[in-house]
Amino acid sequence: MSDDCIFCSIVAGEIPSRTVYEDDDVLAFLDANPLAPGHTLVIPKAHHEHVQDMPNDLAADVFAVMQRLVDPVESAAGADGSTVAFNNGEVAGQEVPHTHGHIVPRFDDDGSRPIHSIFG
Ligand code: D5M
Repeated sequence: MSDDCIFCSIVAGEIPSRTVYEDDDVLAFLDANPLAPGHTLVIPKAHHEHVQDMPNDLAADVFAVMQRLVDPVESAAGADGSTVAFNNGEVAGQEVPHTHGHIVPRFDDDGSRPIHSIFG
Protein backbone atom coordinates (compact mmCIF):
# COMPACT_ATOMS: atom_id res chain seq x y z
CA MET A 1 0.00 0.00 0.00
CA SER A 2 1.18 3.47 -0.85
CA ASP A 3 0.24 6.52 1.22
CA ASP A 4 -1.86 9.08 -0.63
CA CYS A 5 -2.89 6.59 -3.32
CA ILE A 6 -6.62 6.73 -3.92
CA PHE A 7 -6.76 3.22 -5.38
CA CYS A 8 -4.80 1.79 -2.42
CA SER A 9 -7.41 3.46 -0.20
CA ILE A 10 -10.14 1.72 -2.20
CA VAL A 11 -8.35 -1.63 -1.79
CA ALA A 12 -8.10 -0.96 1.97
CA GLY A 13 -11.82 -0.15 2.15
CA GLU A 14 -11.13 3.41 3.30
CA ILE A 15 -12.88 4.91 0.26
CA PRO A 16 -16.11 3.39 -1.06
CA SER A 17 -16.29 1.91 -4.51
CA ARG A 18 -18.73 -0.20 -6.46
CA THR A 19 -17.02 -3.56 -6.69
CA VAL A 20 -17.44 -5.53 -9.89
CA TYR A 21 -14.98 -8.33 -9.11
CA GLU A 22 -12.50 -9.18 -6.36
CA ASP A 23 -9.97 -11.88 -5.62
CA ASP A 24 -6.81 -12.01 -3.50
CA ASP A 25 -4.73 -9.99 -5.96
CA VAL A 26 -7.08 -8.10 -8.26
CA LEU A 27 -9.98 -5.69 -7.77
CA ALA A 28 -12.41 -4.33 -10.36
CA PHE A 29 -14.79 -1.47 -9.64
CA LEU A 30 -16.92 1.05 -11.48
CA ASP A 31 -15.17 4.22 -12.61
CA ALA A 32 -16.39 7.25 -10.64
CA ASN A 33 -16.18 9.42 -13.75
CA PRO A 34 -17.42 7.01 -16.41
CA LEU A 35 -16.84 7.56 -20.11
CA ALA A 36 -19.85 5.28 -20.69
CA PRO A 37 -22.29 3.38 -18.45
CA GLY A 38 -20.53 0.37 -16.94
CA HIS A 39 -17.01 1.83 -17.33
CA THR A 40 -14.95 -0.51 -15.16
CA LEU A 41 -11.42 -0.26 -13.79
CA VAL A 42 -9.29 -3.33 -13.05
CA ILE A 43 -6.34 -2.94 -10.69
CA PRO A 44 -3.73 -5.04 -8.93
CA LYS A 45 -4.33 -4.75 -5.18
CA ALA A 46 -0.62 -4.19 -4.67
CA HIS A 47 0.60 -0.72 -5.51
CA HIS A 48 2.46 -0.54 -8.82
CA GLU A 49 2.53 2.72 -10.68
CA HIS A 50 2.98 1.46 -14.22
CA VAL A 51 2.10 -1.65 -16.20
CA GLN A 52 5.75 -2.60 -16.48
CA ASP A 53 6.26 -2.38 -12.71
CA MET A 54 4.01 -5.40 -12.06
CA PRO A 55 5.57 -8.84 -11.72
CA ASN A 56 4.68 -10.93 -14.77
CA ASP A 57 2.32 -13.24 -12.88
CA LEU A 58 0.39 -10.32 -11.43
CA ALA A 59 0.16 -8.63 -14.85
CA ALA A 60 -1.18 -11.92 -16.22
CA ASP A 61 -3.76 -12.06 -13.41
CA VAL A 62 -4.90 -8.49 -14.07
CA PHE A 63 -5.22 -9.14 -17.79
CA ALA A 64 -7.06 -12.42 -17.18
CA VAL A 65 -9.62 -10.59 -15.03
CA MET A 66 -10.04 -7.91 -17.69
CA GLN A 67 -10.56 -10.59 -20.33
CA ARG A 68 -13.08 -12.36 -18.10
CA LEU A 69 -15.04 -9.17 -17.37
CA VAL A 70 -15.39 -7.92 -20.94
CA ASP A 71 -18.45 -9.98 -21.80
CA PRO A 72 -20.37 -9.33 -18.55
CA VAL A 73 -19.54 -5.60 -18.59
CA GLU A 74 -20.62 -5.27 -22.22
CA SER A 75 -23.73 -7.28 -21.52
CA ALA A 76 -24.69 -5.28 -18.42
CA ALA A 77 -24.24 -2.03 -20.34
CA GLY A 78 -26.02 -3.28 -23.45
CA ALA A 79 -22.87 -2.40 -25.38
CA ASP A 80 -21.78 -3.46 -28.84
CA GLY A 81 -18.09 -3.69 -27.96
CA SER A 82 -15.58 -2.08 -25.63
CA THR A 83 -12.34 -0.18 -25.46
CA VAL A 84 -9.90 -2.12 -23.23
CA ALA A 85 -6.88 -0.01 -22.39
CA PHE A 86 -4.26 1.28 -19.96
CA ASN A 87 -3.14 4.88 -19.85
CA ASN A 88 0.48 4.29 -18.87
CA GLY A 89 2.32 7.34 -17.52
CA GLU A 90 1.28 10.94 -17.08
CA VAL A 91 2.07 11.82 -20.69
CA ALA A 92 -0.40 9.12 -21.77
CA GLY A 93 -3.16 10.56 -19.59
CA GLN A 94 -2.64 8.40 -16.48
CA GLU A 95 -4.10 10.49 -13.68
CA VAL A 96 -4.05 7.92 -10.88
CA PRO A 97 -0.52 6.57 -10.30
CA HIS A 98 -1.66 3.04 -9.45
CA THR A 99 -1.83 1.05 -12.66
CA HIS A 100 -5.36 0.30 -13.84
CA GLY A 101 -6.99 -1.13 -16.91
CA HIS A 102 -10.12 0.44 -18.34
CA ILE A 103 -13.05 -1.47 -19.82
CA VAL A 104 -15.17 1.16 -21.53
CA PRO A 105 -18.39 -0.09 -23.11
CA ARG A 106 -18.82 1.13 -26.68
CA PHE A 107 -21.96 1.53 -28.71
CA ASP A 108 -22.65 1.42 -32.43
CA ASP A 109 -23.98 4.96 -32.27
CA ASP A 110 -21.11 6.47 -30.24
CA GLY A 111 -19.27 7.46 -33.39
CA SER A 112 -16.74 4.58 -33.48
CA ARG A 113 -14.24 6.98 -32.04
CA PRO A 114 -10.68 5.74 -31.71
CA ILE A 115 -9.12 5.39 -28.28
CA HIS A 116 -7.25 8.71 -28.34
CA SER A 117 -10.46 10.64 -28.72
CA ILE A 118 -12.38 8.95 -25.91
CA PHE A 119 -9.50 9.27 -23.45
CA GLY A 120 -9.21 12.97 -24.37
O1 D5M B 1 -8.00 7.07 -15.17
C1 D5M B 1 -8.29 7.31 -13.82
C2 D5M B 1 -9.73 6.98 -13.65
O2 D5M B 1 -9.97 6.79 -12.27
C3 D5M B 1 -10.69 8.07 -14.11
O3 D5M B 1 -11.50 7.57 -15.17
C4 D5M B 1 -11.53 8.39 -12.88
C5 D5M B 1 -11.27 7.21 -11.99
N1 D5M B 1 -11.35 7.46 -10.56
C6 D5M B 1 -10.68 8.41 -9.85
N2 D5M B 1 -11.00 8.31 -8.55
C7 D5M B 1 -11.87 7.28 -8.43
C8 D5M B 1 -12.57 6.69 -7.34
N3 D5M B 1 -12.44 7.11 -6.08
N4 D5M B 1 -13.41 5.65 -7.60
C9 D5M B 1 -13.57 5.20 -8.87
N5 D5M B 1 -12.93 5.72 -9.94
C10 D5M B 1 -12.10 6.75 -9.72
P1 D5M B 1 -6.60 7.46 -15.82
O4 D5M B 1 -6.32 6.34 -16.79
O5 D5M B 1 -5.59 7.53 -14.69
O6 D5M B 1 -6.83 8.77 -16.48
